[in-house]
Amino acid sequence: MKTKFKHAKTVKPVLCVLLVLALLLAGCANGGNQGMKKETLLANVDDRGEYVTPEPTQAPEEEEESSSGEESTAASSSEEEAEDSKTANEAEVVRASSRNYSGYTVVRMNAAYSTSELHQPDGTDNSAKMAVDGNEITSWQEGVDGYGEGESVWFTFDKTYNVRYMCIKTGNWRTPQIYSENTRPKELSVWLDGECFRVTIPDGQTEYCIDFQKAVSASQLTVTIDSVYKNAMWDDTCISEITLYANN
Ligand SMILES: [Ca+2]
Repeated sequence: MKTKFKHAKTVKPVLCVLLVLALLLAGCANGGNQGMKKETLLANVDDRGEYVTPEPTQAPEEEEESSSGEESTAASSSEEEAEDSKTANEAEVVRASSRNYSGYTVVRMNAAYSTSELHQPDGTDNSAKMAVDGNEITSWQEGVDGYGEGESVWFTFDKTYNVRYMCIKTGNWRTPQIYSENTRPKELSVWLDGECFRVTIPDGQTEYCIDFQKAVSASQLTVTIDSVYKNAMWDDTCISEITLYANN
Protein backbone atom coordinates (compact mmCIF):
# COMPACT_ATOMS: atom_id res chain seq x y z
CA MET A 1 0.00 0.00 0.00
CA LYS A 2 2.77 2.38 0.92
CA THR A 3 4.46 1.83 -2.43
CA LYS A 4 1.20 2.55 -4.34
CA PHE A 5 0.69 5.81 -2.45
CA LYS A 6 4.28 6.96 -3.20
CA HIS A 7 3.80 6.15 -6.88
CA ALA A 8 0.59 8.15 -7.13
CA LYS A 9 2.34 11.16 -5.58
CA THR A 10 5.10 11.19 -8.22
CA VAL A 11 2.67 10.80 -11.14
CA LYS A 12 0.93 14.14 -10.47
CA PRO A 13 4.05 16.34 -10.81
CA VAL A 14 5.09 14.42 -13.93
CA LEU A 15 1.69 15.09 -15.50
CA CYS A 16 2.02 18.78 -14.62
CA VAL A 17 5.45 18.98 -16.27
CA LEU A 18 4.10 17.25 -19.40
CA LEU A 19 1.16 19.66 -19.49
CA VAL A 20 3.48 22.70 -19.25
CA LEU A 21 5.72 21.30 -22.01
CA ALA A 22 2.70 20.70 -24.25
CA LEU A 23 1.51 24.30 -23.70
CA LEU A 24 4.99 25.67 -24.47
CA LEU A 25 5.22 23.64 -27.69
CA ALA A 26 1.75 24.82 -28.76
CA GLY A 27 2.83 28.45 -28.14
CA CYS A 28 5.92 28.08 -30.38
CA ALA A 29 3.88 26.50 -33.14
CA ASN A 30 1.35 29.35 -33.16
CA GLY A 31 3.53 32.39 -32.60
CA GLY A 32 7.03 31.42 -33.76
CA ASN A 33 8.70 34.68 -34.78
CA GLN A 34 11.54 32.90 -36.58
CA GLY A 35 9.26 31.80 -39.43
CA MET A 36 7.72 35.29 -39.75
CA LYS A 37 11.15 36.91 -39.93
CA LYS A 38 12.24 34.65 -42.76
CA GLU A 39 8.99 35.32 -44.61
CA THR A 40 9.56 39.07 -44.30
CA LEU A 41 13.09 38.84 -45.66
CA LEU A 42 11.92 36.86 -48.66
CA ALA A 43 8.67 38.78 -49.03
CA ASN A 44 8.57 38.25 -52.79
CA VAL A 45 8.34 34.47 -52.56
CA ASP A 46 5.18 32.69 -51.48
CA ASP A 47 4.92 29.32 -49.70
CA ARG A 48 5.40 27.49 -52.99
CA GLY A 49 8.52 29.51 -53.82
CA GLU A 50 6.74 31.53 -56.53
CA TYR A 51 7.18 35.27 -57.12
CA VAL A 52 4.65 37.66 -55.61
CA THR A 53 4.56 41.38 -56.42
CA PRO A 54 5.34 43.41 -53.26
CA GLU A 55 2.43 45.20 -51.64
CA PRO A 56 2.68 48.89 -50.69
CA THR A 57 3.60 49.45 -47.05
CA GLN A 58 0.75 51.91 -46.49
CA ALA A 59 -1.87 49.19 -46.04
CA PRO A 60 -0.92 48.00 -42.50
CA GLU A 61 -0.79 51.62 -41.20
CA GLU A 62 -4.29 52.16 -42.56
CA GLU A 63 -5.60 49.16 -40.62
CA GLU A 64 -3.99 50.34 -37.37
CA GLU A 65 -5.44 53.83 -37.64
CA SER A 66 -8.96 52.71 -38.52
CA SER A 67 -9.07 50.28 -35.61
CA SER A 68 -8.05 52.91 -33.04
CA GLY A 69 -11.24 55.01 -33.06
CA GLU A 70 -12.76 57.78 -35.20
CA GLU A 71 -13.02 55.12 -37.83
CA SER A 72 -14.46 56.93 -40.84
CA THR A 73 -12.25 60.05 -40.44
CA ALA A 74 -9.09 58.04 -39.84
CA ALA A 75 -9.80 55.74 -42.77
CA SER A 76 -10.47 58.55 -45.24
CA SER A 77 -7.45 60.63 -44.19
CA SER A 78 -5.37 57.48 -44.40
CA GLU A 79 -6.65 56.87 -47.93
CA GLU A 80 -5.70 60.42 -48.89
CA GLU A 81 -2.20 59.88 -47.49
CA ALA A 82 -1.84 56.63 -49.43
CA GLU A 83 -3.00 58.44 -52.60
CA ASP A 84 -0.51 61.25 -51.94
CA SER A 85 2.35 58.83 -51.45
CA LYS A 86 1.47 57.06 -54.72
CA THR A 87 1.72 60.30 -56.65
CA ALA A 88 4.80 61.36 -54.66
CA ASN A 89 6.78 58.32 -55.75
CA GLU A 90 8.16 59.94 -58.85
CA ALA A 91 11.83 59.57 -59.51
CA GLU A 92 14.00 61.55 -61.88
CA VAL A 93 16.05 59.60 -64.44
CA VAL A 94 19.32 61.32 -65.34
CA ARG A 95 22.69 60.35 -66.74
CA ALA A 96 24.66 58.69 -63.94
CA SER A 97 27.56 61.05 -64.52
CA SER A 98 25.38 64.04 -63.54
CA ARG A 99 25.18 63.08 -59.86
CA ASN A 100 27.89 63.17 -57.19
CA TYR A 101 27.96 59.96 -55.13
CA SER A 102 30.78 60.95 -52.78
CA GLY A 103 29.60 60.66 -49.20
CA TYR A 104 27.11 57.91 -50.13
CA THR A 105 27.47 54.23 -49.25
CA VAL A 106 27.14 51.48 -51.84
CA VAL A 107 24.36 49.13 -50.68
CA ARG A 108 25.64 45.61 -50.04
CA MET A 109 23.43 42.82 -51.38
CA ASN A 110 22.86 39.66 -49.36
CA ALA A 111 21.15 37.58 -51.99
CA ALA A 112 19.79 37.85 -55.54
CA TYR A 113 16.69 36.25 -57.05
CA SER A 114 14.75 36.38 -60.32
CA THR A 115 11.52 35.08 -61.77
CA SER A 116 13.51 33.56 -64.64
CA GLU A 117 17.01 33.47 -66.12
CA LEU A 118 18.39 32.53 -69.51
CA HIS A 119 20.32 29.25 -69.66
CA GLN A 120 22.79 29.32 -72.54
CA PRO A 121 24.48 26.28 -74.14
CA ASP A 122 27.95 27.65 -73.32
CA GLY A 123 27.10 27.80 -69.61
CA THR A 124 27.31 31.59 -69.30
CA ASP A 125 25.89 32.64 -65.92
CA ASN A 126 22.92 34.96 -66.52
CA SER A 127 21.47 34.70 -63.03
CA ALA A 128 20.27 37.64 -60.92
CA LYS A 129 23.57 38.06 -59.07
CA MET A 130 25.25 39.00 -62.36
CA ALA A 131 23.36 42.32 -62.19
CA VAL A 132 25.07 43.27 -58.93
CA ASP A 133 28.57 41.75 -59.32
CA GLY A 134 30.27 45.07 -60.08
CA ASN A 135 31.16 43.89 -63.60
CA GLU A 136 29.38 45.52 -66.54
CA ILE A 137 30.43 42.66 -68.85
CA THR A 138 28.09 40.20 -67.08
CA SER A 139 24.31 40.55 -66.96
CA TRP A 140 21.03 39.14 -65.73
CA GLN A 141 18.97 37.93 -68.67
CA GLU A 142 15.36 36.90 -68.29
CA GLY A 143 14.59 33.43 -69.61
CA VAL A 144 10.95 33.31 -70.67
CA ASP A 145 9.59 33.21 -74.23
CA GLY A 146 9.20 36.69 -75.71
CA TYR A 147 10.62 39.93 -74.36
CA GLY A 148 10.29 39.16 -70.64
CA GLU A 149 7.78 41.89 -69.85
CA GLY A 150 6.61 41.29 -66.29
CA GLU A 151 9.79 39.41 -65.30
CA SER A 152 11.53 40.57 -62.11
CA VAL A 153 14.86 40.52 -60.41
CA TRP A 154 15.16 41.26 -56.71
CA PHE A 155 17.77 41.57 -54.01
CA THR A 156 17.91 41.54 -50.23
CA PHE A 157 20.39 43.85 -48.47
CA ASP A 158 22.69 43.10 -45.55
CA LYS A 159 20.78 45.71 -43.48
CA THR A 160 18.24 48.52 -43.86
CA TYR A 161 19.54 51.46 -45.89
CA ASN A 162 18.29 54.96 -46.65
CA VAL A 163 18.52 54.61 -50.43
CA ARG A 164 18.80 57.78 -52.52
CA TYR A 165 20.09 56.72 -55.96
CA MET A 166 19.94 53.66 -58.18
CA CYS A 167 22.40 53.56 -61.07
CA ILE A 168 21.61 51.10 -63.84
CA LYS A 169 23.24 49.79 -67.00
CA THR A 170 20.43 48.25 -69.03
CA GLY A 171 21.14 45.80 -71.84
CA ASN A 172 24.12 43.53 -72.39
CA TRP A 173 27.33 45.57 -72.09
CA ARG A 174 29.75 42.78 -73.14
CA THR A 175 30.56 44.64 -76.39
CA PRO A 176 28.83 47.48 -78.27
CA GLN A 177 27.73 44.99 -80.94
CA ILE A 178 26.27 42.56 -78.38
CA TYR A 179 24.58 45.54 -76.71
CA SER A 180 22.79 46.40 -79.96
CA GLU A 181 21.82 42.75 -80.57
CA ASN A 182 20.15 42.19 -77.17
CA THR A 183 16.93 43.67 -75.87
CA ARG A 184 16.99 46.55 -73.36
CA PRO A 185 14.26 47.36 -70.84
CA LYS A 186 12.40 50.63 -71.45
CA GLU A 187 9.97 51.02 -68.52
CA LEU A 188 10.76 49.58 -65.11
CA SER A 189 8.90 49.31 -61.81
CA VAL A 190 11.44 49.78 -59.05
CA TRP A 191 10.34 48.69 -55.58
CA LEU A 192 12.25 49.69 -52.46
CA ASP A 193 10.45 47.52 -49.91
CA GLY A 194 6.82 48.70 -50.33
CA GLU A 195 7.51 51.95 -52.24
CA CYS A 196 7.17 51.76 -56.01
CA PHE A 197 8.80 54.08 -58.55
CA ARG A 198 7.89 53.70 -62.23
CA VAL A 199 10.64 54.95 -64.51
CA THR A 200 11.54 55.07 -68.19
CA ILE A 201 15.18 54.44 -69.06
CA PRO A 202 16.36 56.04 -72.33
CA ASP A 203 17.83 53.68 -74.91
CA GLY A 204 21.57 53.70 -75.62
CA GLN A 205 24.65 52.27 -73.93
CA THR A 206 24.80 54.87 -71.17
CA GLU A 207 24.60 54.41 -67.41
CA TYR A 208 21.55 56.13 -65.96
CA CYS A 209 20.75 57.18 -62.41
CA ILE A 210 17.30 56.97 -60.84
CA ASP A 211 17.21 59.83 -58.35
CA PHE A 212 14.49 58.96 -55.83
CA GLN A 213 14.45 62.63 -54.71
CA LYS A 214 14.46 61.46 -51.08
CA ALA A 215 16.03 58.82 -48.86
CA VAL A 216 13.93 55.64 -48.99
CA SER A 217 14.32 53.25 -46.08
CA ALA A 218 14.53 49.71 -47.47
CA SER A 219 16.15 46.32 -47.03
CA GLN A 220 15.05 44.90 -50.39
CA LEU A 221 14.97 46.00 -54.04
CA THR A 222 12.73 44.59 -56.78
CA VAL A 223 13.03 45.62 -60.44
CA THR A 224 10.28 44.53 -62.84
CA ILE A 225 10.45 44.88 -66.64
CA ASP A 226 7.27 46.69 -67.73
CA SER A 227 8.21 47.27 -71.38
CA VAL A 228 11.23 47.00 -73.68
CA TYR A 229 12.81 48.52 -76.81
CA LYS A 230 11.88 46.00 -79.51
CA ASN A 231 14.59 46.76 -82.05
CA ALA A 232 17.20 44.10 -81.29
CA MET A 233 18.09 40.80 -82.95
CA TRP A 234 17.43 38.73 -79.79
CA ASP A 235 14.43 39.03 -77.47
CA ASP A 236 16.45 38.29 -74.32
CA THR A 237 16.11 41.38 -72.11
CA CYS A 238 19.21 42.13 -70.05
CA ILE A 239 20.37 44.27 -67.13
CA SER A 240 24.15 44.42 -66.80
CA GLU A 241 24.57 46.32 -63.57
CA ILE A 242 22.62 47.91 -60.74
CA THR A 243 24.26 49.98 -58.00
CA LEU A 244 22.35 51.53 -55.11
CA TYR A 245 23.67 54.48 -53.10
CA ALA A 246 22.48 55.22 -49.57
CA ASN A 247 23.18 57.97 -47.06
CA ASN A 248 23.81 55.58 -44.15
CA1 LIG B 1 27.18 42.54 -64.09
